[in-house]
Amino acid sequence: MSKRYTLTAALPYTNGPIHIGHLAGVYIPADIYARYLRLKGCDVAFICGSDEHGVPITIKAKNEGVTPQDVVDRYHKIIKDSLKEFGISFDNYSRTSAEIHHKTASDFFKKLHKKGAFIEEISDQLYDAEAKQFLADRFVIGTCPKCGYTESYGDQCEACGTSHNAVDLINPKSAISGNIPELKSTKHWYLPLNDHQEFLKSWIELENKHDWKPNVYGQCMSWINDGLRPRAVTRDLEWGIPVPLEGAEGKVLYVWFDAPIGYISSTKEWALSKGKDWEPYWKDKETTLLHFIGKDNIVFHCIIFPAMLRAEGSYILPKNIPANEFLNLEGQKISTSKNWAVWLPEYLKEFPEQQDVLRYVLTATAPETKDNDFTWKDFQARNNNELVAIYGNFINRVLVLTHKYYGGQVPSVTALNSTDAAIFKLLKETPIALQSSLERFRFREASQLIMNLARSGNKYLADEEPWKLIKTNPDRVQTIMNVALQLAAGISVLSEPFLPTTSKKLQSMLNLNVKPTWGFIEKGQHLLAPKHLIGNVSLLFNKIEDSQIEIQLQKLKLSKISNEMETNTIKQKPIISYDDFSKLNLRVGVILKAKKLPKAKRLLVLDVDIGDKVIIIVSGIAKDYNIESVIGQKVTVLCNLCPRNLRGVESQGMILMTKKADGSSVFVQPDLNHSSIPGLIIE
Ligand code: B3M
Ligand code: ZN
Repeated sequence: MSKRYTLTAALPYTNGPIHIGHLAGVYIPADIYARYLRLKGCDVAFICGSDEHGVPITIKAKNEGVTPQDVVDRYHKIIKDSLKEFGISFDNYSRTSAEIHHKTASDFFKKLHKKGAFIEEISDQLYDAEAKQFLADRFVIGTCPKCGYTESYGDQCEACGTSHNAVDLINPKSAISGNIPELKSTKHWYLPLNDHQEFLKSWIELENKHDWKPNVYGQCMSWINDGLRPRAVTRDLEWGIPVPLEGAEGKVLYVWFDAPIGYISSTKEWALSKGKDWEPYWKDKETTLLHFIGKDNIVFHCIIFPAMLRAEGSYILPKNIPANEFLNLEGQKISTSKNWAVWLPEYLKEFPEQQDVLRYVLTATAPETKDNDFTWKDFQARNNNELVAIYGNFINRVLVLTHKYYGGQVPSVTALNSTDAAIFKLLKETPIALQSSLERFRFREASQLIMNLARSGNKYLADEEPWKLIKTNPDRVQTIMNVALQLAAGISVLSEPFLPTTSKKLQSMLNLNVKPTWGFIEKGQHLLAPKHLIGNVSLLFNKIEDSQIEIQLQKLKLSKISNEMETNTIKQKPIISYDDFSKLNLRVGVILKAKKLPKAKRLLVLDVDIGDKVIIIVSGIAKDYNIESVIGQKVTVLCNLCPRNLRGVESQGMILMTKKADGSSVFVQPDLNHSSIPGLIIE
């Protein structure tokens, strides 16, 4: 029996499209691993689906004035289609709004309830009286009790990764209204993680022996050492899977309770469609279960879900959770709301047929042990200098020469020398090295082993110079070309997990009809028999031009500008009364004098004529205006602002400013041109 694997990739939230951070962190490594195992002949279930519950989806729906179902329908399709087009080879991609999932998650909850695995508790929870809504998860923001980050969510702090209960937040604020929440009592079901603490500790310590990533192990141990506490697994919300108990109306399962069960329901859906039994993939001790996730999901996959599985009793636990760190983009954190991302659907449109380029770049720079940065310049360089100049160049030379010298027929070996043997040895040994890297989830290292094969091929041709020998020693050239062709064929097999589209194209150019396996190469078997006729040749990779990169950088620049404009223009402030407004004494002023303030680079001290007097205003405009250019300017002045001492000078008012598209500050200036200007009232 071939070895059985269940691989899961984190279920993406359906509140936005997939971006390069998701690809590099989760989907590409998981897909490489799945393809690798399949090539080795393993029995693989590679499982994913859309995570359609949770607060971010309800917030998005509210903002757009549509239903949560509308939001998830839209993004489920976008995500599913783009991952498919990108070549992620899920065996099944389901969704948590599917009936099979609702039933699986409800049954799971009921079983735990029946076994007495929950604590039922009525307690005070945060409540927004204006929005008539309990505040949990992303409905509430406050200071993280662990690291002090002031924007932590109710269930998890994005800065330190800690997962907590909403009532633990310091200075909580409703994300809906901005109000300070009150406390209101409500009943919930809790999973007493503390009861599983000792078990989890010894399980993690045992499995850690199989090379868990230090960041994953470290995070787990830090939570365990802090002491685990009961976690609510239900919420007072409308959107989600209803709690399947009497007296629980208006309550749903916590999204992080139902989402990991989504892996199980997606496996069931797949097995059903294939006429298979799903249970061995989740219950047979011989099955290896692996969860591919990003680092913000570690606690849910290493502590909470294993505790749930253990409480249920009939499931296996994961062998490893190869979580990646984060990918930044051009030096900044990727952000959906700030549109600071490379979106997969856009990439697929703008770089058609170039899935493998992004796949390769994101693998070669994957954030495996620390956060890493994606830059468009690096993307271009890796394509042009590695994929085109090394991989593509080697393949092209070999195939073009085979057509030129032998009409496309594979020549026979005449005699092998030690250089030829070294190439065969390298090819035979590469699967062992690849296996060692892949099984330790070192995908970057593995991708370079593939590139190294092509690099060695180029060197071999450059050293042997078949183009020179063809006239003087055609026998020798036959051997050289045979060796180079066997290497090209080997590369086509071993690069399949990394560059699946390229591998397919190359195998069709080589006219390899039977799909060769990993084992073939491991045994050192030659894939191309003498006289085998290869197919037509075309380029595997194309150069990416500066102009293409410029377009991408320009797009990011626009995002940056519009973010800055947005933060400057659309700051929501509470409504004020007319009386409040009428208290403002706004006048047109004229700047008479200006001087710098020593040791305060940003500040200018201005004498401003406001009609009945001249006042002093200290203004932070030195970055945008020099002294000469401000004299004589007509500006808008708030004249009755309480005086403030700024660096030893009393500032007696304020000049109104706004921002230009490039982010620099400018005066808000009245378009006036008559004599009685200073002192004109603005109302
Ligand atoms: N939906 C969270 C995320 O995208 C999430 C993963 C669920 S896996 C069960 O970060
Ligand atoms: Zn924190």
